[in-house]
Amino acid sequence: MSTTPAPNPRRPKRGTYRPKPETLELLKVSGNPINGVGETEQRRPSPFFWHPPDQHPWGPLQIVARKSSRGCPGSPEAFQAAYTYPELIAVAAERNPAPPQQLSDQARAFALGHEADDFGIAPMDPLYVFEGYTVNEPWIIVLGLAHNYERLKEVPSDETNGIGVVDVGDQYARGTRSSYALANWIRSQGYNSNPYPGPSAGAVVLIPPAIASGLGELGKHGSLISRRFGSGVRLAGVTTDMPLVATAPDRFGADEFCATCQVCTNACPPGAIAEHKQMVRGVERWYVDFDKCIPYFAEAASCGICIAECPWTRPTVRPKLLATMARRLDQGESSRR
Ligand code: B12
Ligand code: SF4
Ligand code: SF4
Repeated sequence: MSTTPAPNPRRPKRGTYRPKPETLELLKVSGNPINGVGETEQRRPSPFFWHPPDQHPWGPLQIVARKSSRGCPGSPEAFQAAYTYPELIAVAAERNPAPPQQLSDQARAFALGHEADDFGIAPMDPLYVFEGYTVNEPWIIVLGLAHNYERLKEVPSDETNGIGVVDVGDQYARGTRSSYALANWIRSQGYNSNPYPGPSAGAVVLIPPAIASGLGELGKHGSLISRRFGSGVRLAGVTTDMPLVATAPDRFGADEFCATCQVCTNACPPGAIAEHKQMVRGVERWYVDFDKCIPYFAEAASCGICIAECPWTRPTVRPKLLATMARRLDQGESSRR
């Protein structure tokens, strides 16, 4: 009996996808210059997709994207939960005087006990804040919310099958609840704190602080790869002035692995994932072509094929990749000694 899984009927055959003319009509301007492709100076990111529609050129395209996602069974309820923001409490008058390491440990324990699956702390950097926004707190905590791989691998969704996009909505909802709960716990300890969950973009670009705080590495598909969850992880931020201790970055070989892997580049229906790193806002890194990604993303209920197909996301494959890459990094280290 063959063990090869049946092809996903919702994914276009390789090389056959063509955007609808009415979708292309809404693209209007290229997103790549706005993202700073080719720019050699570091700068803050510009407000982009999923910001309020008066802050970028793709408001009508956002409506198309939202409509195709919400047309899938179960999706409206899942995203309604993600957009249900709890009240933020007032900051308590008295401060918890514990030292930073103890406060960091308490915050971690609280977050992991309130739906977060991963936790990292980074000093706030102005480069994490979108142009036009202000964040005053000196620390950012990044929470990881793991996808359910069995559900995520069903993407893309459509009106016949909403399993994949419902998992996306469910993880956003966990991110909303856990980031608000943590911000309220910090406020109860006498420190200011603000939550930045999805699905909206908010003030902070979340992947750079997630990398800085040890949640993972940037993959060729433009998303973070975690050693614990692969690419199947969503992020939420919590900023604060509570004195904390930063957690260290985690390098386990994802960047090196991406250099020769082509799974996401081949799986992406519009061919949006570039083979080589590019200079973007002063940093040489992986970059996904927004203009190619967005039409398929908007038509196909937020797509997500790249994170589902990444080998690091598959629970049975991840441990083997970790072991292989640990050996490879180790050999590289010893040859340099
Ligand atoms: C706007 C947005 C999109 C847009 C545009 C993305 C783009 N790159 O142009 C669209 C709608 C296309 C999109 C698609 C997807 N997105 Co999106 N998106 C966002 C959002 C709201 C803002 C990011 C943004 O403004 N990007 C525009 C500029 C800044 O992009 P960029 O310069 O190429 O930088 C990207 C990365 O390189 C990294 N980054 C930014 N600065 C720097 C600096 C350094 C030094 C490094 C190393 C990396 C880095 O973050 C950016 C992520 O887009 C974030 C949430 C958030 N607040 O951060 C989620 C987010 C990045 N998306 C996410 C995901 C998973 C997806 C999808 C897989 C869809 C899905 N169904 O889940 C696809 C992936 C395709 C892709 N192109 O990346 C997750 C990623 C989780 C993870 N594991 O990393 C996030 C963090 C949402 C969340 N809260 O979890 N997305
Ligand atoms: S989300 Fe964008 S980059 Fe990822 S597979 Fe879909 S179209 Fe390609
Ligand atoms: S599919 Fe391969 S190339 Fe793409 S992000 Fe995952 S490991 Fe990197």
